[in-house]
Amino acid sequence: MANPNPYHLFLSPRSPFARRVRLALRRLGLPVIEHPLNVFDSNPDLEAANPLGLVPALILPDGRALSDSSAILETLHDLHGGVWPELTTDRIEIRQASTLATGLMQAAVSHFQETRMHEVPSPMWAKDHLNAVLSTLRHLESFRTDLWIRSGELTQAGWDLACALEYLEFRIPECRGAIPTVLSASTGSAREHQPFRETAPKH
Ligand SMILES: N[C@@H](CCC(=O)N[C@@H](CS)C(=O)NCC(=O)O)C(=O)O
Repeated sequence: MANPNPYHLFLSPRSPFARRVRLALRRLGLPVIEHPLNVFDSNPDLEAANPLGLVPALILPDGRALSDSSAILETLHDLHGGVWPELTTDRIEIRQASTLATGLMQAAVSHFQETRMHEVPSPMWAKDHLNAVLSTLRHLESFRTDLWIRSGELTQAGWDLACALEYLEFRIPECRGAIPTVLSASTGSAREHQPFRETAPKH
């Protein structure tokens, strides 16, 4: 029987921010009804939940709305556990790895918007966003591998990195050669999971 009080998630199928939340909800085994939409259309239900018009936006079973993927993950952890590790020292490092992986998503989205959605793209901003991607990839290369994959399981940071790298390949294919092999291990591991494959961004 369907759960009477599922979560509702507004998402764009291409959004890496929505993807990290979709994957966490599935991993935690929480009942969710997904509402895919095109963020460039008018979406009154999304705007009621998040007047900024950004996805993901989550409606909790009690009707309260939450936006921003990191705030959503934080709340899911508060309510159900299982997103972040318990050890304080590790948690700080995994949070930083997760934040930088999420920053890669933001830089890739900004690069895409600058190069493909502006009537007159700014080469300066495009280069700035691309440099942010490249320097973050180099920085992440030196991170301990167990921040991404631990005892054979992806951490939250590992899932975020896998979402970010697939989004980079999707939006800025010329970046592929700049992705360090040690980081691609997260994508390889994530692709073994059906929910990751099901949520891949598509043209
Ligand atoms: N910091 C936000 C970023 C969300 C965001 O930028 N979402 C994009 C999709 S990738 C969006 O909704 N864009 C709508 C638009 O550009 O109109 C998060 O982590 O959720």
